Amino acid sequence: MSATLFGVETPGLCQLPGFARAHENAVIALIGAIAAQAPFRTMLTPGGGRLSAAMTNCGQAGWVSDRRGYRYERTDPLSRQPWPAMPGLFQTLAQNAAHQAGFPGFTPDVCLINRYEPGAKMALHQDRDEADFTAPIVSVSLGLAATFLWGGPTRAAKAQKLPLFSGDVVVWGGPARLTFHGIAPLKPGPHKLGLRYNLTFRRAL
Ligand code: MD6
Ligand code: FE
Repeated sequence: MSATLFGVETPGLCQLPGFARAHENAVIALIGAIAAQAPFRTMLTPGGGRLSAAMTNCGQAGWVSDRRGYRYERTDPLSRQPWPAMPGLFQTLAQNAAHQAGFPGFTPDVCLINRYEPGAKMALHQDRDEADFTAPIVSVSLGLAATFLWGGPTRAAKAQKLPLFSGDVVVWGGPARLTFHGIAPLKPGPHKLGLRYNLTFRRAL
């Protein structure tokens, strides 16, 4: 299955609008429990800047960034404890979304959780710190609407804008796995959360 963006077939990209809608409140509550153990923090970049989205993780490892680079770590650098376990609902949601998108057998081992306050953004990047690029990435959006930027195989490619609403799921993999992508500065909006969460499930180890 593939999405059509502005009339162009995009192999490997699949949008599942509202796929997580029924679980919105349960997922938000679980994020709160994870953050009680592994708090959201804004990470340093190798260049010395700071990411504007705050992050935490659950699962067998977590994505971290600091002056030494980007990587997955099995423990939270703040607590030196393992990251919180991935809740069963997260695992099921990600597996079902991947299956529906044409990637059966996806079993994520990590979940990166991003929290955007209004004004926060994510510059165009590739997700390339995972060991297994044959596995897709499943992305779940909650809270305020965002504009997803879908670029191309190089940073120079002009990005298309894709609106994402609370409960939307996007899956990509295969030929799209290393596509440049990002999030435009988040705008305030009517959603009760007042911010946006994004969960990305990956096969990282
Ligand atoms: C976000 N997402 O939606 C940022 N990466 O807040 C990502 O960077 C991302 O959504 C890989 C796959 C799916 C994603
Ligand atoms: Fe990404």
